[in-house]
Amino acid sequence: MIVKNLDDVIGSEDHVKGETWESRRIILKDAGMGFSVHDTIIYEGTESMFWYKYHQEAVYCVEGEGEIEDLGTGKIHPIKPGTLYALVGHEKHLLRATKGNMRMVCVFNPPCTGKETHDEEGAYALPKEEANL
Ligand code: 9YT
Repeated sequence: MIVKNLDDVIGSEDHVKGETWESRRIILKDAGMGFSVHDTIIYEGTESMFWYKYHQEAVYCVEGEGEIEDLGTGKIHPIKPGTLYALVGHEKHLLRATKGNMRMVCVFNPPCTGKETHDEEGAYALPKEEANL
């Protein structure tokens, strides 16, 4: 069993910061669960482009408000606490936090290793061993 608290992650190497967001990665691939769990903050007044070409991600908003724009369809969906979006189809998207910081709990399949960085397309590379499958 793994029991962790956000306090264990804050300030550790699993607490990573981008320009418009920060992510506290609570469970990563090395836990052997088959998914990763992240507690992410999207800063108020910012727009972020993400495109997880090789991962599926479910995101559950617990604080703040904003919207997600599906760049494939142009559709904009409002986000408030209790909203979940699931990127079943690896949708390229823009995330905007409009009222307060948006705090999002995210689950990734396959799990993030913790070594990924967003490339110029907002994508995370697939871990090597998965890419060889
Ligand atoms: C909201 C969202 O998509 N967060 C993704 C997780 C974060 N970018 C990370 O852990 O790298």
